Amino acid sequence: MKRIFVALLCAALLFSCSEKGDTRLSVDKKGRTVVERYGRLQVNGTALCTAGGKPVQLRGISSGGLQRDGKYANEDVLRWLRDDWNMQVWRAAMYTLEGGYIQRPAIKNKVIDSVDAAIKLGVYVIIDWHILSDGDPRRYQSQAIEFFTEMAQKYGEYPNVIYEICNEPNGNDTTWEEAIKPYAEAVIPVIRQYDPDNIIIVGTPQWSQRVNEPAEDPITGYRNIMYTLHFYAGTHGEWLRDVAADAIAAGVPIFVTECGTSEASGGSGVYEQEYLEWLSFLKKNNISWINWSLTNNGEESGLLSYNADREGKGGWTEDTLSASGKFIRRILRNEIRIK
Ligand code: IDC
Repeated sequence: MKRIFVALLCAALLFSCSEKGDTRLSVDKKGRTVVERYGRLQVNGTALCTAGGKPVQLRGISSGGLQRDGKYANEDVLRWLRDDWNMQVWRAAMYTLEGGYIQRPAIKNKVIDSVDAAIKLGVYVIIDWHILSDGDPRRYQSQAIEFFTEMAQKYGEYPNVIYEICNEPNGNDTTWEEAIKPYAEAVIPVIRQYDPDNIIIVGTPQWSQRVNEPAEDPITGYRNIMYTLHFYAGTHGEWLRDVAADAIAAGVPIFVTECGTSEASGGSGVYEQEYLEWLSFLKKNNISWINWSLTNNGEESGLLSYNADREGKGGWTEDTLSASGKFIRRILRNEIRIK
């Protein structure tokens, strides 16, 4: 009798633990997607929260540059990532230069494909205006305004959508006060005209590392604004976590929209131990993160083996995944425990 009671108690405990684990699932046991469960996200203090006000951590995958890796921005691949990789959020990285939108505006269609698929699949999706070599976001501000107007008009009503308005501002003159904040203050109201509440993420100085700078001079007057921090495990360590910790303490809501297992070049990796240290920090602080990137270009940060899945079909086997791909998949599937 006593034994049966103990067994029942253990089963009940196990059950309640696994129920808790459901918050980390792209689709739960009842078949509800993450967007169905969390709804329209909001920011409370420094925390990203569900529509009901519960703090959450989203984890997901970034496309590589859509000008090269746009073949993966489709429903089959996103469904595979959702169901096999347990991905909750997809980032559509639309470069401005490097063969991106400014040079080939049709790349926008890959963002549209991404968002349409994400809505269908019930995952969150980040629309990333991926500035990089153009350094100062004001350089293509009018194009950004035009682009985000269209996106907010088209998708503002869907809770799936998150806007990232400038990937990585960089350059000595691209300061928070003079360049990034004024840019954000020009783009945010345009989005807000059509989309009153979905999350808007703002880049920070020096390739989105100086996340502490908005602390002294935050963007005010709008709800649901977050700031991005990017790291590469082979390049950025404790010192950048300290910057992030200071920023959090000062009230800055952070979303890590890009982080790689390699060095900042995208190559030389995989720094598993260093990446896991970062993930512990992010878990403790309930900060969402997205891995860079879904590419088969042969870089160590890329998730696929060199030249694998050239058509963009998904359904990958172990040998079509790179070392980083295998590692990130296990993390997202909760097969590697983050301390
Ligand atoms: C890199 C890609 C690489 C490409 C390069 C320039 O991995 O294939 O040639 O961009 O287009 C970032 C950027 C991200 C970089 C990545 C790795 O946001 O665009 O991608 N990185 O270098 N910041 C830090 C690292």
